[in-house]
Amino acid sequence: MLSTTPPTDLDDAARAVLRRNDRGGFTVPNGRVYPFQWNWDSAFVALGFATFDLDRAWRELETLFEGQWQDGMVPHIVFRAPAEGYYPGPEAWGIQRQPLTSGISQPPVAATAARVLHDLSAGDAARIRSLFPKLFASHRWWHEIRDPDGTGLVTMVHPWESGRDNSPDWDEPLRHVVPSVDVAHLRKDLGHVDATQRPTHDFYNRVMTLVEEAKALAWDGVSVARTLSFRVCDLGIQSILLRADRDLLKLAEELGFTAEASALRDWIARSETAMQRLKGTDGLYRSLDLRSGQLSEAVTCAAFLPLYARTASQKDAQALKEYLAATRAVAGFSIASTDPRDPRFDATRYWRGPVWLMMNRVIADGLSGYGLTEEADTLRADSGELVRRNGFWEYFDPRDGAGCGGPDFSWTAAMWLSWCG
Ligand code: 9YW
Repeated sequence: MLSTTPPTDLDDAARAVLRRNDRGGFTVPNGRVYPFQWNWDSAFVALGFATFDLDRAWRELETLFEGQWQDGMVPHIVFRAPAEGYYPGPEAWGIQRQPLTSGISQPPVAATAARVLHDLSAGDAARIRSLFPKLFASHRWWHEIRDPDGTGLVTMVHPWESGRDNSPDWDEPLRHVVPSVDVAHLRKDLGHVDATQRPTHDFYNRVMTLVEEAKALAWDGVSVARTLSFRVCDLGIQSILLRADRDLLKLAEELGFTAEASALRDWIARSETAMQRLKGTDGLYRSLDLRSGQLSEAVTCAAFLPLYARTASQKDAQALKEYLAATRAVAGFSIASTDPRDPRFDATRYWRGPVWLMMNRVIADGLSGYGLTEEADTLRADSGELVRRNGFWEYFDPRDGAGCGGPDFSWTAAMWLSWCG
């Protein structure tokens, strides 16, 4: 929503964060830790820009899609300009195209963001008309290249694709990736952020082994999807894609893209049916290791995303309401990225415990979609309070709200402007 209230100092500060991280049409998540353009960050950042500069918001999505591959994939990083301070940079991915990119994707939030921008565009459909075919190609990539047998469950081949890099959801599937490289000495993140807040060396060795496997396949999409030694249906990507399919379908219907609308309806129906395979015996959804057929043991913040996808039942929503109350009683601020009662919970280590504001936003959207407005308001209040107390940190310790990771983070500022401020 466009803000109509007078700006407060924090609004000004949030806008200043976005302006500072703006590199000319694209935004870096944080100039020191992440000095390139990231996929789902840009989609969330566009929502922040939309509150004060709609043209700039569209640019964020347009520049992201300049990195799109021929086969439709939107890479997780677009290396638009050389920058120091991040590993793995373009040379580690070995991809020859311009602009330089990584070889994997990230949760497809872009169509949902584009729908918001279009709704704010007062009947001017020029921007969405030119972006629509690219958005559609990216959804087709997920549904066809990353689901080559048409099962309705899409495959992720690398933990970074989930955007929840070191979540306990990936512990078990990553055990089967035999490290063939040692990259500890190449890491640059530990120069910027405390090691206790970052993934381990062992994690980096395994995930860079996956990059080597894909390079050996010359990054061929279907071969990668069928043969990498990490193949998981991430509940996050699956749910975010389903929600984005619904948003793209609305756009297709409005703009008269009839063939695309029909394909989207088929993909939605297929995904809705397949999602049932992700439900555990306790009624909570999980990610599925497609190699072993095992559901993840951990319950993480992704468990709420079937609400955001609008594919959960009212009974599922009640189970999540109870889960939220129980975890809230243990960890002060919601939503901890891993169940704080789980031994794998680690309050400051990235996706193993901390609270992330853009996750809170999509989860709150899901909760309100099921009438759980009190719970949605609680998440919004927690998120606002974290920023008010500590600023625009990358993520926050759920116990005391301390800011972690990098400061002046773009998506946190964008969430403040567009949602919790
Ligand atoms: C990395 C940029 C990205 C986010 C991811 C987050 C982290 C990059 O930063 O990944 O090198 O680990 O996990 O969700 O898009 O903000």
